[in-house]
Parts: sequence; C-alpha cells; structure tokens
Amino acid sequence: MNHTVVDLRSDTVTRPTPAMRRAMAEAEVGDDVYGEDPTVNRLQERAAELMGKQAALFVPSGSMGNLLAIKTWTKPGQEVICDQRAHVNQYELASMSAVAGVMPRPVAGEEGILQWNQVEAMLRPKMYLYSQTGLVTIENTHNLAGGTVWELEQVAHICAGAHAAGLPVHLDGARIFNAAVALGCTVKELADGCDSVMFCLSKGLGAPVGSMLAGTKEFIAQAHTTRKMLGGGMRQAGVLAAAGLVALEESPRLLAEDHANARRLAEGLAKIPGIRIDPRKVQTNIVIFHVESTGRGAAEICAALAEEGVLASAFGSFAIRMVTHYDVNRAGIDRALAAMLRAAKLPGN
Ligand code: TLP
Repeated sequence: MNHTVVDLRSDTVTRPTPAMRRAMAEAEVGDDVYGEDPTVNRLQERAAELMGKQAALFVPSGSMGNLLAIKTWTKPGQEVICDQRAHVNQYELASMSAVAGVMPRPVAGEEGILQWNQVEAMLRPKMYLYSQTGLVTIENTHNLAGGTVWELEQVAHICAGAHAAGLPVHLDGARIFNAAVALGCTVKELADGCDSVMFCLSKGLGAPVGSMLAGTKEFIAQAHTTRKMLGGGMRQAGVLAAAGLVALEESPRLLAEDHANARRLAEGLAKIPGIRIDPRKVQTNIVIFHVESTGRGAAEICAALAEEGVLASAFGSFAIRMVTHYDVNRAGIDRALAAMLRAAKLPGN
C-alpha cells in the first residue's frame, strides 16, 4: 500500500519547490515597512506588469487583499455587490462589515457568474433612506461554484455596466492564473477593465505565503496605509517575495496539468454509484460533487477517505470539494478514485 498522503483539500497545501527554497535562502532583503526590501519591490513591479496595472502591493493573504480593496473603494455604511457564494461573502468572517463598515449585497449568480441586469437590479436609488452601493466584486475562477471561469466578454460586460453607474469593480482573482490557462488568454486581459485585482501566490502557483493586490498608484498608496493599520506591514519579507517571483515565472505553465487531473477525477467520480457531478462543468482545478445518494454524509465520507490517506474537504452536509495541484499527480488521482469507490459504498452493499 502507498502511504503518501494525497491531499486534495485545497491548492493552498502545496509546498515550495526546490527552486523557491533556493531563491528564499538567497533573497536580498531589507525593511519593507521602509520600502527598502528590493525583492518585495521587484515582486510588486512584476505583479503590476503582469496584471497591466500601475502598481501592486504584497499582502500576507488573499483575505487581506480583498479587505484592503473593499476598504479602499468604499465608505462605511455602503454596500458591496457580490455573488452570494463569493469568498468575500462566505469565508472572510464578515470582515467587510466588521472592519470596513460595509454590507454585502449578495446576488445569486449562475455558476458564480453575475449578469449585469442582476447587478443593476441591486443598485440603490440615490435617496436619503438607502445605503449606497460602493463597489461590485467578482471572483474568477469562482471557488464555491466549482472553479468556474468568467469569460473575457462577461468580465467586460459587468465592468462596462458598473463604470457607467459610477462604480469600481474589484476582481477576486485568487486563481486568476487558472482562469487564464482555461481560457487561453493572459491574466492581463482578464484583469483589464477591473479597477483592482487580488491574486494569490500561495494557491496553485505554489508559493508558501502571500497574495498581491494591484491597481492604480493612488489606490495602492491608500491600500498600503490600510495594510499597516491592519498589522500587515512586514519587515524582511523578501524571503517570501523571492518564492513569489519564482512562482510567477514557473508555475502558470504547470496549471494545465492540474486541470487535466481535475477533469480525470471528475470523470471517474461521475462513474461511482451515488455520486452526483457533471464533469463537463469542471473547467479548472476545483471539483465539487454531491454524495447524498450514497446514503452517507460528506463528513463521514471524508473521514473514510482520510483513513486511506486521501484528504478532501466537506463543503456542507452532502458536498465534497477536491482541488488538484502540482503536489498530486495522475497516480494520486487514481488512488483518490479507488478510495472514493470504497468510501461511497455503504457497509453490506
Ligand atoms: N480559499 C481557501 C479557503 O478559504 C476556502 C481555499 O482553500 O480555497 N478568494 C478566494 C476565491 C479563495 O478561494 C480564497 C482562499 C481567498 C480569496 C482567501 O485567500 P487566503 O486564504 O490567502 O486568505
């Protein structure tokens, strides 16, 4: 039996590559709170260039990047239009309300994709008794919808509508590189039209820590101040940024394999009795499937998988998420499928 763990809980579990570790060990550093870390500065310049924005900021996490964007674009008392299943709405501890003083105004997007008419219907009339809309956020790829991809025209449509209404658009592009690989376009094209974009170095790109926020110089200057206010000013962060620079150059071309593995996983899962998934909907590296017809709950199945060294996340009572990444190869996917076949069977059947 093979005892290495196949960890499909998230692409955040990836460990830095040997090239990243070397770059970290050799990184030139300085105090980034003084703006003197040359490696952080290089990473910020490179991220801005890749996203087609004037400037970028290195932040400890994607959640902080999103919060800084929301806090920079809005005033307390305003609303943020987002998909109902958006990460900013579901998994960021209501930080937009607790810290930025704004309310989410969720829209039920199809597969996480918002249509302009849905957003338009949520805009508040400019009247004394209404909280005003301050921002529209979109998520590409969309995590809870199963790694779905916003196409360029869909992004452009939302941005055009929001801008005509005088609203900025923030893109939660935690996995924007996965979206770009799926569409065969550049991340710059996907960020074009969005006023700010956050993306993660520490997911499929494999860096150990960190995310980037990009936008205009003015926006980033403001977000920089707020990062310090929230305790996110880092000192010799070049050791982390060095891994991020390697991730940006080397990891995007590996993502296509993660997507192929996710598709193989989804197709295999669809053949297991009791499991519900449409493999055609799996566009990137996230596979979400439903297990109610197995007669077992998601937590129970995840526990059975874990016994066999396969880790997955229960998302609610009957949904399970598996995320592919470069630490899991095709053989790992096949092991996960074999374990799943056993876990989905009720004892005695
Ligand atoms: N997502 C994590 C969990 O929080 C669910 C994961 O394992 O997928 N935006 C999106 C779309 C994300 O998926 C995540 C993390 C974030 C933002 C926040 O990034 P971090 O974890 O760096 O704060």
